[in-house]
Amino acid sequence: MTDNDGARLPAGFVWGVATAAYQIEGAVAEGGRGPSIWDTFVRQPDAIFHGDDADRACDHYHRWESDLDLMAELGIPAYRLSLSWARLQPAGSGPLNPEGVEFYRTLIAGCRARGIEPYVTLYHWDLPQPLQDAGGWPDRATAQRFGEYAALVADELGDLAEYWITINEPWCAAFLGHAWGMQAPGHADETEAVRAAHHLLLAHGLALAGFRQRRPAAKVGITNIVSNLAPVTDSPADVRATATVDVRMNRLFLEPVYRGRYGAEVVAEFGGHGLTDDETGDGLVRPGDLALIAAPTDFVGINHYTNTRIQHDPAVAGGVRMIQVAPTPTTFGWSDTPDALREVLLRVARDYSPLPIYVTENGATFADYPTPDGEVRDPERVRYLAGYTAAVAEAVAAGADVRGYFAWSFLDNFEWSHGYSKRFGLVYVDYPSQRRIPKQSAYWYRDFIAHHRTGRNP
Ligand code: GBH
Repeated sequence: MTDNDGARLPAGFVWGVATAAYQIEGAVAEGGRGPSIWDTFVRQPDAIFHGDDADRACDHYHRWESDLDLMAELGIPAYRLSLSWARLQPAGSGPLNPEGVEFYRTLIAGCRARGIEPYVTLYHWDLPQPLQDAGGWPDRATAQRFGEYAALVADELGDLAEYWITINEPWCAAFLGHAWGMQAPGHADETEAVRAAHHLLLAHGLALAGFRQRRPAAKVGITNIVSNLAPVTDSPADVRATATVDVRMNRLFLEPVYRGRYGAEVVAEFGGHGLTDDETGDGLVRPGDLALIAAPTDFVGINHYTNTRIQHDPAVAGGVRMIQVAPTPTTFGWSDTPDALREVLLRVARDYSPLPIYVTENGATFADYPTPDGEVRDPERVRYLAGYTAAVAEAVAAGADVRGYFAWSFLDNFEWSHGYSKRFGLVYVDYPSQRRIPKQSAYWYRDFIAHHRTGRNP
Protein backbone atom coordinates (compact mmCIF):
# COMPACT_ATOMS: atom_id res chain seq x y z
CA MET A 1 0.00 0.00 0.00
CA THR A 2 2.80 2.42 0.81
CA ASP A 3 5.22 3.79 -1.68
CA ASN A 4 8.45 5.67 -1.29
CA ASP A 5 7.09 9.19 -1.56
CA GLY A 6 8.01 9.81 2.03
CA ALA A 7 11.65 9.48 1.10
CA ARG A 8 11.30 12.91 -0.48
CA LEU A 9 10.12 14.45 2.77
CA PRO A 10 12.69 16.33 4.82
CA ALA A 11 14.29 14.68 7.81
CA GLY A 12 12.36 15.62 10.88
CA PHE A 13 9.01 15.79 9.08
CA VAL A 14 6.36 15.62 11.80
CA TRP A 15 3.67 12.95 11.65
CA GLY A 16 0.84 13.33 14.09
CA VAL A 17 -2.80 12.92 14.95
CA ALA A 18 -5.26 15.60 16.05
CA THR A 19 -8.29 15.97 18.32
CA ALA A 20 -10.24 18.80 19.95
CA ALA A 21 -11.26 19.12 23.59
CA TYR A 22 -15.03 19.28 23.21
CA GLN A 23 -15.10 16.38 20.79
CA ILE A 24 -13.37 13.91 23.13
CA GLU A 25 -13.17 15.05 26.76
CA GLY A 26 -16.66 14.69 28.18
CA ALA A 27 -16.72 15.52 31.93
CA VAL A 28 -18.43 18.78 31.07
CA ALA A 29 -19.44 19.47 34.67
CA GLU A 30 -16.28 18.18 36.37
CA GLY A 31 -13.05 19.76 37.48
CA GLY A 32 -14.54 23.21 37.77
CA ARG A 33 -15.37 23.43 34.06
CA GLY A 34 -18.08 25.90 33.13
CA PRO A 35 -20.54 25.62 30.25
CA SER A 36 -19.45 26.56 26.75
CA ILE A 37 -21.60 27.61 23.81
CA TRP A 38 -21.50 23.99 22.64
CA ASP A 39 -23.04 22.71 25.88
CA THR A 40 -25.87 25.15 25.22
CA PHE A 41 -26.14 24.42 21.51
CA VAL A 42 -26.36 20.64 21.85
CA ARG A 43 -29.45 21.11 24.02
CA GLN A 44 -31.34 23.08 21.39
CA PRO A 45 -33.97 20.93 19.72
CA ASP A 46 -32.83 19.50 16.39
CA ALA A 47 -29.38 21.08 16.61
CA ILE A 48 -27.54 17.76 16.69
CA PHE A 49 -28.20 14.61 14.70
CA HIS A 50 -30.00 12.02 16.82
CA GLY A 51 -30.11 14.45 19.76
CA ASP A 52 -26.56 13.47 20.71
CA ASP A 53 -24.57 15.55 23.18
CA ALA A 54 -20.92 15.56 24.24
CA ASP A 55 -21.42 15.22 27.98
CA ARG A 56 -19.41 12.01 27.92
CA ALA A 57 -17.99 11.89 24.38
CA CYS A 58 -14.86 9.69 24.50
CA ASP A 59 -14.52 10.20 28.26
CA HIS A 60 -10.98 11.28 27.49
CA TYR A 61 -10.93 13.44 30.63
CA HIS A 62 -10.81 10.20 32.63
CA ARG A 63 -9.08 8.00 30.06
CA TRP A 64 -6.31 10.32 28.88
CA GLU A 65 -3.54 8.15 30.29
CA SER A 66 -4.56 5.00 28.47
CA ASP A 67 -5.32 7.08 25.36
CA LEU A 68 -1.79 8.50 25.40
CA ASP A 69 -0.42 5.01 26.07
CA LEU A 70 -2.21 3.78 22.96
CA MET A 71 -0.88 6.70 20.94
CA ALA A 72 2.64 5.85 22.10
CA GLU A 73 2.15 2.17 21.30
CA LEU A 74 1.15 3.18 17.80
CA GLY A 75 4.39 5.13 17.53
CA ILE A 76 2.71 8.47 16.85
CA PRO A 77 5.36 11.19 17.25
CA ALA A 78 3.12 14.26 17.60
CA TYR A 79 -0.31 15.07 18.98
CA ARG A 80 -2.37 18.17 18.27
CA LEU A 81 -4.84 18.70 21.10
CA SER A 82 -6.96 21.66 22.14
CA LEU A 83 -7.56 23.32 25.48
CA SER A 84 -11.11 23.89 26.63
CA TRP A 85 -11.36 27.61 27.44
CA ALA A 86 -14.43 26.81 29.56
CA ARG A 87 -12.40 24.32 31.60
CA LEU A 88 -9.47 26.69 32.07
CA GLN A 89 -11.43 29.88 32.64
CA PRO A 90 -15.09 29.05 33.29
CA ALA A 91 -16.23 32.67 33.52
CA GLY A 92 -14.31 33.63 30.38
CA SER A 93 -12.44 36.21 32.46
CA GLY A 94 -10.52 36.37 35.69
CA PRO A 95 -8.02 33.85 36.99
CA LEU A 96 -7.61 30.38 35.53
CA ASN A 97 -9.30 27.44 37.22
CA PRO A 98 -6.50 25.55 39.05
CA GLU A 99 -8.08 22.14 38.37
CA GLY A 100 -8.21 22.92 34.68
CA VAL A 101 -4.60 24.06 34.68
CA GLU A 102 -3.61 20.89 36.52
CA PHE A 103 -5.49 18.69 34.04
CA TYR A 104 -3.76 20.20 31.03
CA ARG A 105 -0.35 20.40 32.70
CA THR A 106 -0.57 16.68 33.44
CA LEU A 107 -1.92 15.86 29.99
CA ILE A 108 0.71 17.83 28.09
CA ALA A 109 3.49 16.58 30.35
CA GLY A 110 2.06 13.09 29.76
CA CYS A 111 2.60 13.55 26.03
CA ARG A 112 6.21 14.54 26.55
CA ALA A 113 6.82 11.70 28.99
CA ARG A 114 5.78 9.31 26.20
CA GLY A 115 7.95 10.99 23.60
CA ILE A 116 4.95 12.61 21.90
CA GLU A 117 5.42 16.23 20.84
CA PRO A 118 2.37 18.31 21.82
CA TYR A 119 0.90 20.91 19.45
CA VAL A 120 -1.61 22.88 21.48
CA THR A 121 -4.62 24.76 20.12
CA LEU A 122 -6.00 27.52 22.35
CA TYR A 123 -9.46 27.69 20.79
CA HIS A 124 -11.35 24.97 18.98
CA TRP A 125 -14.84 26.52 19.14
CA ASP A 126 -15.86 26.07 22.79
CA LEU A 127 -16.42 29.66 23.93
CA PRO A 128 -17.35 30.04 27.62
CA GLN A 129 -21.09 30.63 27.75
CA PRO A 130 -20.79 33.79 29.90
CA LEU A 131 -18.91 35.44 27.02
CA GLN A 132 -21.68 34.47 24.62
CA ASP A 133 -24.19 35.99 27.02
CA ALA A 134 -22.15 39.19 26.85
CA GLY A 135 -22.30 39.23 23.04
CA GLY A 136 -19.93 36.49 21.89
CA TRP A 137 -17.59 36.79 18.93
CA PRO A 138 -19.61 39.52 17.20
CA ASP A 139 -18.59 41.66 20.19
CA ARG A 140 -15.07 43.12 20.22
CA ALA A 141 -14.67 42.50 23.94
CA THR A 142 -14.54 38.73 23.28
CA ALA A 143 -11.28 39.21 21.38
CA GLN A 144 -9.88 41.12 24.38
CA ARG A 145 -10.98 38.31 26.69
CA PHE A 146 -9.26 35.78 24.44
CA GLY A 147 -6.06 37.79 24.56
CA GLU A 148 -6.17 37.73 28.36
CA TYR A 149 -6.92 34.00 28.42
CA ALA A 150 -4.04 33.30 26.03
CA ALA A 151 -1.64 35.32 28.20
CA LEU A 152 -2.64 33.32 31.27
CA VAL A 153 -2.19 30.08 29.34
CA ALA A 154 1.25 31.27 28.22
CA ASP A 155 2.15 31.96 31.85
CA GLU A 156 0.82 28.72 33.29
CA LEU A 157 1.24 26.15 30.50
CA GLY A 158 3.60 27.85 28.09
CA ASP A 159 6.66 26.03 29.37
CA LEU A 160 5.25 22.65 28.38
CA ALA A 161 4.88 22.92 24.61
CA GLU A 162 6.84 24.56 21.85
CA TYR A 163 4.07 24.71 19.22
CA TRP A 164 0.88 26.72 19.75
CA ILE A 165 -2.10 27.30 17.49
CA THR A 166 -4.23 30.27 18.46
CA ILE A 167 -7.56 29.63 16.70
CA ASN A 168 -8.86 26.64 14.78
CA GLU A 169 -10.74 27.48 11.59
CA PRO A 170 -12.17 30.93 12.19
CA TRP A 171 -14.32 30.41 9.07
CA CYS A 172 -16.31 27.65 10.76
CA ALA A 173 -16.60 29.50 14.06
CA ALA A 174 -17.74 32.66 12.29
CA PHE A 175 -19.92 31.42 9.43
CA LEU A 176 -21.18 27.99 10.47
CA GLY A 177 -21.84 29.44 13.91
CA HIS A 178 -23.32 32.85 13.08
CA ALA A 179 -24.60 32.76 9.49
CA TRP A 180 -25.43 29.13 8.66
CA GLY A 181 -26.78 28.21 12.10
CA MET A 182 -25.06 24.82 11.90
CA GLN A 183 -22.72 25.26 14.82
CA ALA A 184 -22.79 27.05 18.16
CA PRO A 185 -24.18 29.56 18.86
CA GLY A 186 -26.54 28.64 16.00
CA HIS A 187 -27.32 32.08 14.64
CA ALA A 188 -28.25 33.09 11.09
CA ASP A 189 -27.05 36.63 10.58
CA GLU A 190 -24.30 37.47 8.14
CA THR A 191 -23.37 40.72 9.87
CA GLU A 192 -22.73 38.76 13.03
CA ALA A 193 -20.61 36.28 11.07
CA VAL A 194 -18.43 39.00 9.56
CA ARG A 195 -18.01 40.72 12.90
CA ALA A 196 -17.15 37.35 14.46
CA ALA A 197 -14.60 36.73 11.71
CA HIS A 198 -12.80 40.01 12.36
CA HIS A 199 -12.83 39.49 16.10
CA LEU A 200 -11.55 35.91 15.79
CA LEU A 201 -8.67 37.23 13.71
CA LEU A 202 -8.08 40.01 16.21
CA ALA A 203 -8.15 37.41 18.99
CA HIS A 204 -5.43 35.53 17.14
CA GLY A 205 -3.35 38.71 16.93
CA LEU A 206 -3.76 39.51 20.61
CA ALA A 207 -2.89 35.94 21.63
CA LEU A 208 0.16 35.98 19.38
CA ALA A 209 1.35 39.25 20.93
CA GLY A 210 0.88 37.82 24.44
CA PHE A 211 2.88 34.71 23.61
CA ARG A 212 5.66 36.74 21.98
CA GLN A 213 6.02 38.76 25.16
CA ARG A 214 5.85 35.87 27.62
CA ARG A 215 7.25 32.94 25.69
CA PRO A 216 9.66 34.25 23.09
CA ALA A 217 10.79 30.74 22.20
CA ALA A 218 7.26 29.48 21.46
CA LYS A 219 6.32 28.80 17.85
CA VAL A 220 2.87 30.25 17.22
CA GLY A 221 0.49 30.14 14.28
CA ILE A 222 -3.18 30.08 13.29
CA THR A 223 -5.00 27.25 11.53
CA ASN A 224 -7.33 28.02 8.65
CA ILE A 225 -9.42 25.59 6.67
CA VAL A 226 -8.59 25.88 2.99
CA SER A 227 -10.77 24.23 0.40
CA ASN A 228 -9.63 23.67 -3.16
CA LEU A 229 -12.02 25.52 -5.48
CA ALA A 230 -12.48 25.59 -9.24
CA PRO A 231 -15.32 26.57 -11.57
CA VAL A 232 -17.43 23.83 -13.15
CA THR A 233 -16.98 25.48 -16.55
CA ASP A 234 -14.92 28.45 -17.69
CA SER A 235 -18.06 30.51 -18.25
CA PRO A 236 -17.71 34.00 -16.76
CA ALA A 237 -20.61 33.29 -14.39
CA ASP A 238 -18.99 30.15 -12.96
CA VAL A 239 -15.58 31.83 -12.75
CA ARG A 240 -17.10 34.80 -10.93
CA ALA A 241 -19.00 32.54 -8.53
CA THR A 242 -15.78 30.67 -7.76
CA ALA A 243 -13.93 33.89 -7.00
CA THR A 244 -16.73 34.91 -4.65
CA VAL A 245 -16.67 31.63 -2.73
CA ASP A 246 -12.87 31.91 -2.52
CA VAL A 247 -13.20 35.39 -1.05
CA ARG A 248 -15.81 34.27 1.45
CA MET A 249 -14.16 31.05 2.64
CA ASN A 250 -10.43 31.43 2.06
CA ARG A 251 -9.29 34.96 1.35
CA LEU A 252 -11.25 36.59 4.17
CA PHE A 253 -8.81 34.86 6.53
CA LEU A 254 -5.62 34.39 4.51
CA GLU A 255 -5.30 37.96 3.21
CA PRO A 256 -5.28 39.79 6.57
CA VAL A 257 -3.03 37.26 8.34
CA TYR A 258 -0.41 36.87 5.60
CA ARG A 259 -0.77 40.11 3.63
CA GLY A 260 -1.75 42.57 6.30
CA ARG A 261 -5.01 43.78 4.76
CA TYR A 262 -8.35 42.40 3.72
CA GLY A 263 -7.90 43.76 0.23
CA ALA A 264 -10.32 45.14 -2.34
CA GLU A 265 -12.12 41.88 -3.12
CA VAL A 266 -12.85 40.96 0.50
CA VAL A 267 -13.91 44.51 1.30
CA ALA A 268 -16.19 44.55 -1.76
CA GLU A 269 -17.89 41.38 -0.51
CA PHE A 270 -18.22 42.30 3.16
CA GLY A 271 -17.92 46.09 3.30
CA GLY A 272 -21.66 46.31 3.82
CA HIS A 273 -21.15 44.61 7.17
CA GLY A 274 -18.49 47.09 8.21
CA LEU A 275 -15.37 45.24 7.07
CA THR A 276 -12.80 47.68 5.74
CA ASP A 277 -9.08 48.28 5.43
CA ASP A 278 -9.57 51.86 6.66
CA GLU A 279 -9.05 51.49 10.36
CA THR A 280 -11.55 54.11 11.41
CA GLY A 281 -11.89 55.15 15.01
CA ASP A 282 -14.83 53.17 16.30
CA GLY A 283 -15.77 50.93 13.37
CA LEU A 284 -15.41 47.17 13.15
CA VAL A 285 -11.76 47.42 12.07
CA ARG A 286 -9.97 49.83 14.39
CA PRO A 287 -6.54 51.45 14.29
CA GLY A 288 -3.84 48.84 14.90
CA ASP A 289 -6.06 45.80 14.26
CA LEU A 290 -4.49 44.82 10.96
CA ALA A 291 -0.96 45.13 12.32
CA LEU A 292 -1.87 42.81 15.19
CA ILE A 293 -3.57 40.32 12.87
CA ALA A 294 -0.65 40.33 10.43
CA ALA A 295 2.17 40.14 12.99
CA PRO A 296 4.52 37.43 11.73
CA THR A 297 3.68 33.90 12.85
CA ASP A 298 6.16 31.03 12.95
CA PHE A 299 4.21 28.66 10.75
CA VAL A 300 1.03 28.35 8.71
CA GLY A 301 -1.62 25.88 9.89
CA ILE A 302 -3.87 24.40 7.19
CA ASN A 303 -6.84 22.08 7.64
CA HIS A 304 -8.03 20.51 4.41
CA TYR A 305 -11.08 18.40 3.65
CA THR A 306 -12.92 19.45 0.54
CA ASN A 307 -12.39 19.83 -3.19
CA THR A 308 -15.26 21.83 -4.55
CA ARG A 309 -16.46 22.73 -8.02
CA ILE A 310 -18.49 25.91 -8.16
CA GLN A 311 -21.42 26.51 -10.46
CA HIS A 312 -23.38 29.69 -10.80
CA ASP A 313 -27.05 28.76 -10.35
CA PRO A 314 -29.65 31.44 -9.71
CA ALA A 315 -32.09 28.74 -8.58
CA VAL A 316 -30.17 27.92 -5.36
CA ALA A 317 -29.66 30.05 -2.28
CA GLY A 318 -26.78 32.47 -2.72
CA GLY A 319 -26.75 31.74 -6.46
CA VAL A 320 -23.97 29.22 -6.08
CA ARG A 321 -23.99 25.45 -6.28
CA MET A 322 -21.08 23.69 -4.57
CA ILE A 323 -20.24 20.23 -5.89
CA GLN A 324 -17.74 17.89 -4.30
CA VAL A 325 -15.30 16.20 -6.67
CA ALA A 326 -15.17 12.40 -6.33
CA PRO A 327 -17.35 12.30 -3.22
CA THR A 328 -16.72 9.34 -0.96
CA PRO A 329 -19.93 7.34 -0.80
CA THR A 330 -20.19 6.44 2.86
CA THR A 331 -19.29 9.80 4.34
CA PHE A 332 -20.29 13.42 4.27
CA GLY A 333 -19.73 13.16 0.55
CA TRP A 334 -16.51 15.12 0.81
CA SER A 335 -13.83 14.39 -1.71
CA ASP A 336 -11.12 11.79 -1.87
CA THR A 337 -8.86 13.66 -4.27
CA PRO A 338 -5.34 14.02 -2.87
CA ASP A 339 -4.28 16.38 -5.65
CA ALA A 340 -6.51 18.99 -4.03
CA LEU A 341 -4.30 19.04 -0.94
CA ARG A 342 -1.19 19.41 -3.07
CA GLU A 343 -2.79 22.35 -4.90
CA VAL A 344 -3.86 24.02 -1.65
CA LEU A 345 -0.37 23.70 -0.18
CA LEU A 346 1.27 25.06 -3.31
CA ARG A 347 -1.17 27.96 -3.44
CA VAL A 348 -0.56 28.91 0.18
CA ALA A 349 3.20 28.65 -0.25
CA ARG A 350 3.17 30.64 -3.50
CA ASP A 351 0.57 33.30 -2.74
CA TYR A 352 0.63 33.72 1.01
CA SER A 353 3.63 32.66 2.98
CA PRO A 354 7.14 31.27 2.74
CA LEU A 355 6.80 30.04 6.33
CA PRO A 356 6.80 26.36 7.26
CA ILE A 357 3.34 24.86 6.71
CA TYR A 358 1.73 22.25 8.90
CA VAL A 359 -1.31 20.30 7.74
CA THR A 360 -2.97 20.46 11.13
CA GLU A 361 -5.98 18.33 10.06
CA ASN A 362 -6.86 16.08 7.16
CA GLY A 363 -9.02 12.98 7.21
CA ALA A 364 -12.29 11.36 6.28
CA THR A 365 -15.24 9.56 7.77
CA PHE A 366 -16.21 6.09 6.66
CA ALA A 367 -18.82 3.67 7.90
CA ASP A 368 -16.42 1.48 9.83
CA TYR A 369 -17.60 -1.04 12.38
CA PRO A 370 -15.99 -3.96 14.17
CA THR A 371 -16.23 -7.32 12.48
CA PRO A 372 -17.43 -10.27 14.59
CA ASP A 373 -13.78 -11.02 15.34
CA GLY A 374 -13.40 -7.55 16.86
CA GLU A 375 -11.31 -5.89 14.17
CA VAL A 376 -12.10 -2.70 12.33
CA ARG A 377 -11.04 -2.82 8.70
CA ASP A 378 -11.08 0.52 6.97
CA PRO A 379 -9.26 0.08 3.68
CA GLU A 380 -10.88 3.28 2.36
CA ARG A 381 -9.18 5.31 5.08
CA VAL A 382 -5.86 3.58 4.43
CA ARG A 383 -6.17 4.50 0.78
CA TYR A 384 -7.18 8.05 1.72
CA LEU A 385 -4.22 8.53 4.05
CA ALA A 386 -1.77 6.97 1.60
CA GLY A 387 -3.01 9.32 -1.11
CA TYR A 388 -3.02 12.50 0.94
CA THR A 389 0.36 11.90 2.56
CA ALA A 390 1.80 11.27 -0.91
CA ALA A 391 0.24 14.55 -2.03
CA VAL A 392 2.07 16.31 0.80
CA ALA A 393 5.32 14.80 -0.46
CA GLU A 394 4.50 16.06 -3.95
CA ALA A 395 3.87 19.55 -2.63
CA VAL A 396 7.24 19.46 -0.86
CA ALA A 397 8.95 18.24 -4.02
CA ALA A 398 7.32 21.14 -5.88
CA GLY A 399 8.67 23.67 -3.39
CA ALA A 400 6.17 24.05 -0.55
CA ASP A 401 7.89 24.05 2.84
CA VAL A 402 5.53 21.59 4.53
CA ARG A 403 6.91 20.37 7.85
CA GLY A 404 4.17 18.21 9.30
CA TYR A 405 0.90 16.36 8.79
CA PHE A 406 -1.74 15.58 11.44
CA ALA A 407 -4.41 13.01 10.66
CA TRP A 408 -7.90 13.89 11.80
CA SER A 409 -8.59 12.20 14.09
CA PHE A 410 -6.92 10.02 16.68
CA LEU A 411 -10.26 8.76 18.04
CA ASP A 412 -13.76 8.56 16.65
CA ASN A 413 -15.43 11.48 18.40
CA PHE A 414 -18.30 13.93 18.68
CA GLU A 415 -18.57 15.29 15.15
CA TRP A 416 -20.32 18.55 16.08
CA SER A 417 -23.83 18.80 14.60
CA HIS A 418 -23.48 15.27 13.24
CA GLY A 419 -23.04 13.83 16.71
CA TYR A 420 -21.53 10.37 16.79
CA SER A 421 -22.83 9.39 13.36
CA LYS A 422 -19.53 10.25 11.65
CA ARG A 423 -16.37 8.36 12.51
CA PHE A 424 -13.10 10.10 11.63
CA GLY A 425 -10.85 8.15 14.00
CA LEU A 426 -7.84 5.99 13.35
CA VAL A 427 -9.04 4.36 16.54
CA TYR A 428 -12.59 3.07 16.81
CA VAL A 429 -14.54 4.04 19.92
CA ASP A 430 -17.34 1.79 21.13
CA TYR A 431 -19.23 4.53 22.98
CA PRO A 432 -21.32 2.39 25.37
CA SER A 433 -18.26 0.52 26.68
CA GLN A 434 -15.72 3.24 25.79
CA ARG A 435 -13.53 0.49 24.41
CA ARG A 436 -10.87 1.62 21.91
CA ILE A 437 -10.04 -0.55 18.90
CA PRO A 438 -7.24 0.64 16.62
CA LYS A 439 -8.51 0.40 13.07
CA GLN A 440 -6.53 -1.08 10.21
CA SER A 441 -5.63 2.53 9.34
CA ALA A 442 -4.02 3.06 12.76
CA TYR A 443 -1.68 0.12 12.13
CA TRP A 444 -1.06 1.33 8.62
CA TYR A 445 -0.14 4.81 9.93
CA ARG A 446 2.12 3.22 12.55
CA ASP A 447 4.02 1.28 9.89
CA PHE A 448 4.05 4.24 7.53
CA ILE A 449 5.61 6.48 10.19
CA ALA A 450 8.15 3.83 11.15
CA HIS A 451 9.09 3.49 7.49
CA HIS A 452 9.65 7.21 7.15
CA ARG A 453 11.75 7.31 10.28
CA THR A 454 14.05 4.58 9.10
CA GLY A 455 13.76 5.12 5.37
CA ARG A 456 13.07 1.42 4.92
CA ASN A 457 10.06 -0.16 3.34
CA PRO A 458 7.72 -1.72 5.87
C1 GBH B 1 -12.80 20.35 11.00
O1 GBH B 1 -13.75 21.17 10.49
C2 GBH B 1 -12.78 20.59 12.46
O2 GBH B 1 -11.66 21.36 12.85
C3 GBH B 1 -12.88 19.36 13.28
O3 GBH B 1 -13.20 19.68 14.59
C4 GBH B 1 -13.89 18.44 12.64
O4 GBH B 1 -14.19 17.33 13.45
C5 GBH B 1 -13.31 17.99 11.34
O5 GBH B 1 -13.01 19.08 10.53
C6 GBH B 1 -14.20 17.06 10.55
O6 GBH B 1 -15.38 17.70 10.18
O7 GBH B 1 -18.01 23.32 1.34
O8 GBH B 1 -20.30 23.75 1.98
O9 GBH B 1 -19.59 21.51 1.65
C7 GBH B 1 -14.13 20.94 9.16
C8 GBH B 1 -15.36 21.72 8.89
C9 GBH B 1 -17.11 22.33 7.55
C10 GBH B 1 -15.25 21.28 6.51
C11 GBH B 1 -17.96 22.04 6.37
C12 GBH B 1 -16.07 21.01 5.30
C13 GBH B 1 -17.96 21.65 4.05
C14 GBH B 1 -18.77 22.84 3.75
N1 GBH B 1 -16.06 21.38 7.70
N2 GBH B 1 -17.13 21.95 5.19
S1 GBH B 1 -19.21 22.88 2.04
